[in-house]
Amino acid sequence: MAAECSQGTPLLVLFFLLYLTWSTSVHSSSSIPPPLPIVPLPSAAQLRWQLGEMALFLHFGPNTFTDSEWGTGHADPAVFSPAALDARQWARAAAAGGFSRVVLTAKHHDGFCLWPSAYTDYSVRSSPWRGGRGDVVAELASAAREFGIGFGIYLSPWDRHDPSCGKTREYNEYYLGQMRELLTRYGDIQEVWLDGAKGEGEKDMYYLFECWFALIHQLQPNAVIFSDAGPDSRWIGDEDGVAGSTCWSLFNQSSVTIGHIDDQYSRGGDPDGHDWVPPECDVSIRPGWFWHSSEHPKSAMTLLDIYYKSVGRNCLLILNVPPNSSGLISDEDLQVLHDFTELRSTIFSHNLAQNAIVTASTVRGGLHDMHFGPYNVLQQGIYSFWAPEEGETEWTIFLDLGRSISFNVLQVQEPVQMGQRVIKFHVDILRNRGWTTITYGTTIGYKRLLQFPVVETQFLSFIIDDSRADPLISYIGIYLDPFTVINGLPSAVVQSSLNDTQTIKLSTYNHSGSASIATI
Ligand code: FUL
Repeated sequence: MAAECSQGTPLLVLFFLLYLTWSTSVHSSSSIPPPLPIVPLPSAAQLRWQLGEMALFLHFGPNTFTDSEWGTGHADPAVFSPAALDARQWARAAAAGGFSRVVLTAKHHDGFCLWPSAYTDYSVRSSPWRGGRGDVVAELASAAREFGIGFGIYLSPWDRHDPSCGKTREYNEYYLGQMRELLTRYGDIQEVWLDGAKGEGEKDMYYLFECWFALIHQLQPNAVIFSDAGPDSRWIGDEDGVAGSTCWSLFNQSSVTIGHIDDQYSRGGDPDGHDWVPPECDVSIRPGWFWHSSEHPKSAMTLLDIYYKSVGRNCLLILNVPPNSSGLISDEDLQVLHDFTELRSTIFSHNLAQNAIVTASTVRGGLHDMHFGPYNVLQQGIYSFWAPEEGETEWTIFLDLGRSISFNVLQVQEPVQMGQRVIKFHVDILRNRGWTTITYGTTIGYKRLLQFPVVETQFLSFIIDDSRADPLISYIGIYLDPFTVINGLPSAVVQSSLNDTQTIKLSTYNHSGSASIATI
């Protein structure tokens, strides 16, 4: 047994790390298995989708040339004439910007098809572009493959052109026929995006969603279907790219109908939900979804704020960057994407807690089993995680950063393949002889980013206050965002003084694999 005293807090706090080192001979030869997952659970496709974090949406079509958002469906196909369309430029920008996939409006509400569908003449085939022999879907699918990103399609249910729209049987046949074309001609489709938008006073009809979803899953088992109600990913309920600060992937699909959502329910999800339907936040880089010469992109700082409020709240961010009437993403949008990437990389490329000594209230399997030790929280990703002993009611992960460090962002992740668990947590730092709560939150999920004013400390406690099951934590990172200013600690700041008799006991392994207990 060895004892070590932490550096840097003279006479303020008594901090002992007691290393309990076992020889290999006393190690148990068998390991404790992972804890039970808690339902509902994500599918493989949903996990891949979530790990992708960001998608690039591309709204493009006759609207791009007619300065409209919701085309009437009567624009002459001759307007579709991009002189320099380069889908490789779109895919290159997406890959360089860290977007895991591109999603194209194969057909928007105007009914114009960006591929030569056999079921209508209202498509690229009737346009002058590439002499009527072009196929935007094919060009983007191939570019996405070349740049190593996924490909998805948006096929609008509402169709203002096709005469069958409004007639349930005919239109569902038409829609399914087009969906089949898209899902069988272009290789791997990772996402199918559809919405419930429809103009006031438009004909009512019944969409056979169950048949649509079955066809998509039959033809593209790896595709995630997005709609207001899932089945695989749900609309967050606004077009600002902003999720609720409480955000469950749990949801009851039966509580929502496509086209009629309850904003609050969609935003926050449902801790008692029976279905795993994680949210997707859609927002456009410009005011409109389509390109308009009079509009300009948002700033990179605005996108960073959206990133914190979407990816940082357990969602996938789908950012629309509409190509212009030449068929290219405009330089000013490319510049913003580049700056947004730079901002994220400046902030997030180095976890300031990387060299911390990490201890925890308890460890699953006890001190002799490394599999679920607290050092796992310093490894990127969700597949290694800290787990406490079963049945505890207090859970703490304690980080000794080794020296005083300034930061204003905390990243925390749950291994969502095991279900979403944490209901409530807070973070304390040791400062001026006492613990101060710097941030708290409800729900973590795949990734939670919390911002607060810059704080400086050597010691940090991550405390889980409530959880649906034994909490599991796969990552904790602290970062300094030099660009964003946050004023004021949370209103419910708790400041408590440490007296000499107060102790917190935590146990873990150190970097070299020796077991340790920390007593503060
Ligand atoms: C909405 C549509 O009405 C908008 O035009 C846009 O496509 C947006 C992403 O979804 O439902």
